[in-house]
Amino acid sequence: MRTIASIVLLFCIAQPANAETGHELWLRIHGVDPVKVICSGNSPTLSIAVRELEQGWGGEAGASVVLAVKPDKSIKGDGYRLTASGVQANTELGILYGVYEMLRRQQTGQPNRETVSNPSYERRVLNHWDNPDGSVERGYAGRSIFWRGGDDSLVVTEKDRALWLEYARANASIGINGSVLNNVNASPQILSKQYLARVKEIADILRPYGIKTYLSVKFSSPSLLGGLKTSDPLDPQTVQWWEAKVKEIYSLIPGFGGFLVKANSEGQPGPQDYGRTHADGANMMADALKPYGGIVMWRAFVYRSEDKDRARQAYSEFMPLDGKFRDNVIIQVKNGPVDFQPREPFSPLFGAMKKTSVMPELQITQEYLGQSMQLVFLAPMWEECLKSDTYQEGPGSTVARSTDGSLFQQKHTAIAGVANIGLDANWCGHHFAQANWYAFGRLAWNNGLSSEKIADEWIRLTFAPNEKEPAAESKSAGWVGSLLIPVKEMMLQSREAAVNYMMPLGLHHIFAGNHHYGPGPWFAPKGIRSDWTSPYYHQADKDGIGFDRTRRGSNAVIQYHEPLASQFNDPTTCPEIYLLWFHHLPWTYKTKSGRTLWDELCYRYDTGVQQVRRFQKIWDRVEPHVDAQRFGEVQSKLRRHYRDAQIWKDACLLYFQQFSRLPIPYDIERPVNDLEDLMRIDLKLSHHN
Ligand code: GCW
Repeated sequence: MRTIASIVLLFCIAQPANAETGHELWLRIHGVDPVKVICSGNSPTLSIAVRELEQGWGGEAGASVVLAVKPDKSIKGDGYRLTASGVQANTELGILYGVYEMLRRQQTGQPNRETVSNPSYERRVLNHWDNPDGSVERGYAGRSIFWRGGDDSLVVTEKDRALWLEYARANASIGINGSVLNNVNASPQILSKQYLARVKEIADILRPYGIKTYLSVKFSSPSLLGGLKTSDPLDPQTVQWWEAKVKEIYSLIPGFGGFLVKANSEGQPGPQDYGRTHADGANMMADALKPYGGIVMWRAFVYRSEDKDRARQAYSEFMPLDGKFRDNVIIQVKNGPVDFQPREPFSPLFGAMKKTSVMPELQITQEYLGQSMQLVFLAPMWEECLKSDTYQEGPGSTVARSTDGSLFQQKHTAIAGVANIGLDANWCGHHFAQANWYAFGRLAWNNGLSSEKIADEWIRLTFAPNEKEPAAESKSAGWVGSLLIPVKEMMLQSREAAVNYMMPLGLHHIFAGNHHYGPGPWFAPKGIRSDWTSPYYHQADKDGIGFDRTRRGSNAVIQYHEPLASQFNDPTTCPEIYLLWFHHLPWTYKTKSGRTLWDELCYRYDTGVQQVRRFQKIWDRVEPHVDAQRFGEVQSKLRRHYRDAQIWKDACLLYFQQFSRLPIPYDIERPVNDLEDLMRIDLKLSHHN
């Protein structure tokens, strides 16, 4: 006995922690216990459900599980009921989602209580900003998993198929049921016969996993691809062209989801080019899709350089159109009124458009939040937005409720996330960026979930020692206290840390030009439109800093329902996290802490840097509990993260100090870099992507 024990012990010590590439995502735990699955039907989706149970069972060995497609009024859409004996649902997909939840509970140590779970949104969609040549706009995890350039660009290989299958499974496991396969800055090529053939291949693989395929389309496709003289949405030939194209798509791709459109935005063509409105354009496409059950997701991301406040524009342009859209059009609105900044108040369109379906668009890819270099868990940011009260139908009219159908009668409900997925072995570039993909899926399913719960689940699934492995015992000793708790704390603080070292107190869009990774509060090349420069947003001068959006300024506050409009309008009642979003204030303005605005800024920037330093320490201590590969990769990213947080602090403080002319408080670490150097180097140059 003792010999066996010591051999086992020796084995455990001698065995280096297995290397993990991260490719398995949150699906790395495989069960080995037998299970008997009794399933009432037979279909591709149900077979997947059965197989998942057989390969992942971590419950009582030899148990029987019943999967029953059986109508039940308390179950909605593809929701499910978990019972003592198995899963019940109205649809096959509901069964599959129930199975994934059952396994997740086993793997995360949650009891399998009887529950009904219904999705918050009917459509839970990833938006891929992938281009036909294989590049990914704002992608930081390698090239596209769907497209590649070159001679064989449209050949579908076994490797492609295998990857798409893994992608489908990962999405289904967290409830995502739609993918837009190409960039909103769309190439007309995507609707050509050759490209549609590839789209069909992808759609065939995604379908059994319940994932509908959508495409982004360029509004002028009838002219660019079809050779028509115009793409005017009211022109009968244009209408016919779209009808024929939609028919062609559905003949290839049954259950096709519909179109996503970026129109009259950042140079993209749109109905306004022909003197028509967004509603004219969206409705024309919606009518073509209607007979097949397709929808149009029409983006509200619009702004013009002539307007003096970018934050007001989506609302000004779309509110007059409320009620003018078909019921299969959903207006897709970014969470904030400007552009996926580290922190923005919610977009005032939420709750305000009462006669139109509105869906939130979140950005999973970290364009403005450290890309794949920095560890930033985004669930707290999304939770903050979804829980924001719009007051549009009285207190409690949160963004979540104003978009999920509980406040307004919407024919369709949806939520979108801009994907952070690429060909990198770990899919997302940074191991912790996987948590953002995961969080998007979980929140799209249940928009009331807390960030804490999501982080807890994800860490367990991603880092827990697999209890079925021989070396598990030693690895799992103290795992909760040594890894789960500190890593969770780190994740939950990481977004606030990023806000602190990048843009505290409501500052926004002071990035280096174009790539949006490092600081560039000075960014204002000659001749560029002013709303693409940083000074437009921070407005720093010798008197103070911040964008005046009060009644005396751009009056963007008026777009919010009372009591918010008045609250935001007054610096003493405006939440401090949005202070400089709404106000231009003197450097010596007294903040809530009692410090002057300048001192408070210094303090926040410094706090952000210290938080990242702490993350490094937390991570260093988890080494015994994580495989060597992932440990090392995260550790090295954190080193870079810390360095760049320091650069953010130094750049912003030294730059703004030119205006404030005030000293950095003595109890705060001095900047370690020089402003001239920081303005010369472009952080992106040393970026690995
Ligand atoms: O945030 C900006 C990005 C663009 C993007 C645009 C949009 C796809 O910098 O890269 O284009 O938003 O959302 O349309």
